[in-house]
Amino acid sequence: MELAEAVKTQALLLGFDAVGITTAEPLESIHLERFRSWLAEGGADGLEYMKRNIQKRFAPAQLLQGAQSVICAAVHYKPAEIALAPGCAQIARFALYDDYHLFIKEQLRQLACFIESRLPKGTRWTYKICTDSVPLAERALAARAGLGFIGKNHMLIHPVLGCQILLGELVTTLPLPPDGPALPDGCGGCTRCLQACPAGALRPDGFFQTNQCISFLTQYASDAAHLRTSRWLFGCDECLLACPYEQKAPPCRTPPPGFTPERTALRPEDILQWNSSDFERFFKKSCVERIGLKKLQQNAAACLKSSDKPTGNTR
Ligand code: B12
Ligand code: SF4
Ligand code: SF4
Repeated sequence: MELAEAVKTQALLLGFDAVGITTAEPLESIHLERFRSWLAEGGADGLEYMKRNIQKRFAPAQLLQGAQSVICAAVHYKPAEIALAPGCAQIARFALYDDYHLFIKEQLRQLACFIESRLPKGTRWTYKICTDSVPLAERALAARAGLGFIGKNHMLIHPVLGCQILLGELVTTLPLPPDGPALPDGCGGCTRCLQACPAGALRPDGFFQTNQCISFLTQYASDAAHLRTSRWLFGCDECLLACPYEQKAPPCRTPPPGFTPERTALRPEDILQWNSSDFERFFKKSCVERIGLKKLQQNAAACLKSSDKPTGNTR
């Protein structure tokens, strides 16, 4: 089997649900233009790291000298149906599992070991493992690798698996035949995600206002002063769950590691009474661990203060 095909087959065996390859050439200039105008309009206010390494984000070869290819992989994490008890608030679905930064990096590391084992002895090559925290436009690269299209909710949407997918990349100096082309826009006239966003973060002209987004406010804002929701304790999935591609998508074939159903039965009142060992019991190894108990309690207090109704949402 050719190397590229063997890599894709192995990626699926290692727990990825979709994989595609693109070149390490800079992304099309429209991305950099959109990004610069997003920064200029204050789209990234609150996320200072997004204002650094701007060129690098759109040029994988600036991340890794001599890079020729990017292997883009996705983990599908849609859980089977969740029934929330009345009075419970939610944490975003991606945080029902172990922190994805850990398991995606490990899967990519194993993929790199597999590649090494397939190359003739002494082949000189290098790679860089990326997921989320590296300055790389992951959604735009995944789209170019043919994994899906970028929807009006700004998510990379796989036409079958939907939006609940997490991305990771292996940027490498190996020349590999690229996949693609990118899929055409799949939104058409639909605007369901825009209507579903409770915070006005998704603008009809495509602008994303980070400092209004509940996902940002519950994770990165220093206080909960601007948080107005009784539904979300950490992250937010409203614009994902509203999407028809998501509603048609099957649950994930194998749940990522660490699935903890107890994380779907959280009452803000109880969280306010927690001590650090309660927090650790529920959230050890999850992405929620990063924000700490104090921030989670701020979010819980905001949930209780908010006038919109508590959930019982079963989506
Ligand atoms: C900063 C960030 C955030 C910020 C800002 C969100 C945002 N939309 O930018 C906050 C904290 C709010 C956030 C929230 C979430 N995030 Co986030 N986040 C990122 C991060 C680090 C950078 C994203 C970025 O570059 N933003 C800049 C803006 C300008 O990007 P953009 O609006 O998508 O537009 C770009 C392209 O999409 C493209 N584009 C957009 N539309 C169009 C249309 C056309 C025609 C063209 C040509 C191009 C184009 O142009 C722009 C430049 O490339 C990435 C990881 C990474 N390194 O890429 C994860 C990432 C995007 N996040 C992710 C996730 C899972 C989430 C949440 C779902 C988590 C949650 N449940 O709470 C929410 C979803 C919010 C949303 N609807 O976007 C995943 C998304 C996976 C996927 N399927 O797309 C990523 C890729 C992390 C990962 N490795 O899996 N996130
Ligand atoms: S994550 Fe929530 S607040 Fe942010 S854009 Fe989507 S629906 Fe709006
Ligand atoms: S809800 Fe509709 S407009 Fe929004 S991303 Fe999904 S298909 Fe596109």
